Amino acid sequence: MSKAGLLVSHVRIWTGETGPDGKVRMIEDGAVAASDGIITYVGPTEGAPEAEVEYDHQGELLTPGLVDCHTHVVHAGNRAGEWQMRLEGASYEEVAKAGGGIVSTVKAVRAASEETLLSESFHRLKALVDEGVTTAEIKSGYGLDAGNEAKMLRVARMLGTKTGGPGVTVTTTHLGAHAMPPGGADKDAYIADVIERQLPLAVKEGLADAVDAFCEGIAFSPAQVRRVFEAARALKLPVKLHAEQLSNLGGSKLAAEFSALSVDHIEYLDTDGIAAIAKSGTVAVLLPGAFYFIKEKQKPPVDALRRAGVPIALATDCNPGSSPLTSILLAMNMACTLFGLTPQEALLGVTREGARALGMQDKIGTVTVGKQADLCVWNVREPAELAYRIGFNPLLRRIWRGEE
Ligand code: DI6
Ligand code: FE
Repeated sequence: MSKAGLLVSHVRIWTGETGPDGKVRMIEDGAVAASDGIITYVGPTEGAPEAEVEYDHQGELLTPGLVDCHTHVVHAGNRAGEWQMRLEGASYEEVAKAGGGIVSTVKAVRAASEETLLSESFHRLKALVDEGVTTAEIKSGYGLDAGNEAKMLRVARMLGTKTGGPGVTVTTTHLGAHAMPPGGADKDAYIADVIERQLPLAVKEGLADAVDAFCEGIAFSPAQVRRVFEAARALKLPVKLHAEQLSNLGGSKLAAEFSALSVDHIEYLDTDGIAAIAKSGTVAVLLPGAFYFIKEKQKPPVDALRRAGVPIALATDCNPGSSPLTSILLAMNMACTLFGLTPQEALLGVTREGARALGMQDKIGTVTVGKQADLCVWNVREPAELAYRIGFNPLLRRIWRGEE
C-alpha cells in the first residue's frame, strides 16, 4: 500500500453514517487516512496505511468537521445598546426610533470598507473555527443595494480563502430580501431591485452559491419571496428561506415548491408545511440561539419533523440583532435543552444534516472514504459530551482539507 498524506490513528470514530437501527456507526480503535485532502481509509488502526504525517491518539473521539449552515458573521458594528434597551423593556418600535434594528447594522455595513468588514468578521468566524467548524455558510443581507450586498459577499468569499480566512470552507448566500433598506417604503419596488440589480451583479461576479429571503410580516410576503425564487431559478441558484420564525405565512410550502435546500427557524411550521418539506427533501434548520436571545416561546415542531422523516440541521444564526452567538457547541446544547433534540441529533445537525442544508452532502459531513478530509479530534470519549458541557471547548485537533 502506498503512503498516505495523513493518518490519524487510535481514535474512536463517530462516522456520522447511520445504520438501519438509526444509530451512528462507531469504529473503536479506528484510523482515518487522507491524501490530497480526500479521505482514503476509514477503519481499524490495525491495517491502516502509513502516512507522511501521523497523529497518534489514545482513544479520543474523532468526528467529521463541524458545519455551521446558517450565519450572518459578515457584518459591522454591534447592537449591544439595543439589547440593553430591550432588557429594560423597550418595544421594537422604541428600539427602531432610537436608531436600532436591522437598519442600524445596514448603516454600519454601508459605512465600512471591505478591509474593516473583513477584520471584524474574521474574529467571529475564527471563534467558530476554534470550536471545530470546517464549513460555514455566510449570508449577505445588511447591504440592501447591489454594491453593498456584493461587498458583503466578496468579504465572505475572502474569508473562505486560505490566505484571507481562518482556514474554513465558506459558502455564500445572497439575502437581499432580508429587510427594507433605510428610507425605503415600497416593498415591491425593492424586490424589483433585488431581482434586476442585486442578483445579476452577484452572479456576474460569481459571489452567490444560493439565494435566501426573510418571509415574515415584518419582512416580505410569500408573493414577494416567490418573485425572488423565480429569479434565483432562472439564474440556476438553489434557494433557502427564513420561514415561520414569528408567525406562519406558509413560507415553507413555497420553499418546498422550489425544492429549497432548507427552511430555517420554523418555530411556527404547521402540519401542511411539514408534509411539503418532507416531500421536497428540504432540510429543517433549527436556530436555538435566536429563540433564546429574543425570548421566543413557540418551539419548532421537532416531534412532527422526526415522524415525517425531515432531516434536521442546527446552526448559530450568528447575527448582531437576534443571535449574537459564535459557539456551535452552545447551539448544540441549546437545541437539546430548549428543543428536546437528542445529543446524537444535535451532532448530526452540525455535521451530516448541516452539509445537506448546503447541498454538500456528497463532499462533507461524514467520515467516509471519498469525502473531504475535514475532521475533529476531541478530548472526550462519548459523542454526547460535545452537546453536554456549557462553555467548554474540548477540541484537540482540527483538520481542514487534510491539513491541521
Ligand atoms: N431573522 C432573524 O432573526 C434575523 N434576520 C432574520 O431574517 C435578524 C437579523 C437582525 O436583527 O440583524
Ligand atoms: Fe438568519
